[in-house]
Amino acid sequence: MADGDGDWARLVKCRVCRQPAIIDLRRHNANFCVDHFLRYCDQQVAKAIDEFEMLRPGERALVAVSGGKDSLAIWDLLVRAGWEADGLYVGLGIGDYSEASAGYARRFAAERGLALVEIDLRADHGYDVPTAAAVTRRVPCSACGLSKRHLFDRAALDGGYDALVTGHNLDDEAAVLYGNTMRWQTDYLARQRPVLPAGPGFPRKVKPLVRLTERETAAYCVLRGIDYLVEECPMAAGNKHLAYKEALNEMELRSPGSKADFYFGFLARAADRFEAGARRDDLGACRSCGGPAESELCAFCRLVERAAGAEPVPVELRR
Ligand code: Q46
Ligand code: ZN
Ligand code: ZN
Repeated sequence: MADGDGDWARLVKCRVCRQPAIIDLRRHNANFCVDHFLRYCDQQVAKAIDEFEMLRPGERALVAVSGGKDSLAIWDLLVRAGWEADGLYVGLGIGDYSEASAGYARRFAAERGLALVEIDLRADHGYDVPTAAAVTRRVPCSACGLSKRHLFDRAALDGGYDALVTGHNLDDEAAVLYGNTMRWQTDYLARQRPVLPAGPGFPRKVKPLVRLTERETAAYCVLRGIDYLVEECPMAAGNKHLAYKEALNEMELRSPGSKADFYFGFLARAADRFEAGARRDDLGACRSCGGPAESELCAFCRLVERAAGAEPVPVELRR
C-alpha cells in the first residue's frame, strides 16, 4: 500500500508500535501497521463526528450505500463504533453497474445482519437514470443526483432517522470545493459543510468520512475484508468532478497535505463568509409528494412526470 519498492515494509516502521508498516500517510508524515491504521480510521471518524456535532449518543443513522468502498467503509466504521446505523440502497437502473452494486450492498448487510432499506427507481417510480438523462437532455449525474437527494431525504424522514449519512471523503469534498471555487458558486459554497442541519422536509445530513481520503477508505476495506464494487459508474465519464480530483492529486503529490489544508482551511476561515441564496425553510409543499418545493411540484416529481412515461433508454446508448 506504500509507494516504493518491496523493501519498503521491512524498512519502514509504524509510528506508534515500530512494527513493520503497511501504509504511509504523507500528509500526516506517518506510517502505520494494520492495527494502528485501523485505529487511525476509527479516530478520524470519531473526531469528525465530534468536531462537527454530526451524531449524538442514542441517535439512529441511515447510511446511503452504493456498494462502493466509501459508503461500505463508513457503514462498517459506524456500526463498529456502536452507532445504530441502517443502510439505504437506491437502484438507479444503470445496467450491469447497478446490478453489481446492489449485490455488494446486499451481501455486506446480510453478512453482518444489518438492515438495508431498498428503493428501485424503475420499480418504485417508473424510470431509471439513463432514461431520465435522455428525456431531460442533461448529463446523467444531474437527474441521478436529483433523484438520490430526494429519495435519501424522504427515506431518512419516513424512517424516523436522526441523520442521513453519506460516504463523501476528503477527496470528494475537496474536489467539490475546487469546482465551486473555480466558478465562484457562492450559494453552493455557503452550503458546503460536513453537516447540514435538519429543516422542514430535510433530515440532518452528515459526512463522517471527511477526514479520510479515498486511498485510506480503500485500504480500510481491504484490511477489514470488505468486498466492494471497484468499477466506476459508466455514466460518470466526462464528469468534471474527476478532473478536479486529478488536479488536486497532482498538487497533493508535490505538496502533501494541500488537499486537507484547502478543505479544512475553507471550513475554518472562509465558509462563514458565503451566504446561501434561497433559505430552505422558505419552500412550499409539493402537491404530489408533500416534500419541499419551489413551485407547485418539487423537482423530483417534475422529473418523474417527464421520465416515467418515456420509452426506457438502455445504458449503452448513453455512453
Ligand atoms: S451514480 Fe449517478 Fe454517480 Fe453515476 S450517474 Fe453520476 S451521480 S456517476 S455518484
Ligand atoms: Zn503499529
Ligand atoms: Zn414532489
